Amino acid sequence: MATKTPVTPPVPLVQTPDRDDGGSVVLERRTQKVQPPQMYQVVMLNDDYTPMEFVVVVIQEFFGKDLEAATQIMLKIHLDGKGVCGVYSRDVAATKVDQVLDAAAKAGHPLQCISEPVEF
Ligand code: TYC
Repeated sequence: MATKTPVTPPVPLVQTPDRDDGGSVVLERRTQKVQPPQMYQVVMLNDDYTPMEFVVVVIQEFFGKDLEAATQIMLKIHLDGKGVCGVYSRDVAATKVDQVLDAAAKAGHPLQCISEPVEF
């Protein structure tokens, strides 16, 4: 069996060698800050024409919600004008938007949705 090259773990601290008066080495520790990736929420918009049943099916199919949750989200959109269907990485959110717009266009409904960065 082939042996694997050992993986070197990432170095968590930056160490900057410096010298003090006596010639000894001083190591300065700096914490490495890694930000979590920006997440995107897929927001569905209300309109006066798309049937409620169609919206519920779309939310179930593309956002993995059960009937109860999908109905709650649809009603929130209907009443407030918009609502969040899910939160994803940028590419996944863009794919969800494409899937919804494609399904709506094929069914002849004006349903719209967008993705936007999640603010924290
Ligand atoms: N307002 C639509 C109606 O009364 C239903 C609807 C809900 C449409 C949510 C779009 O994103 C939407 N038939």
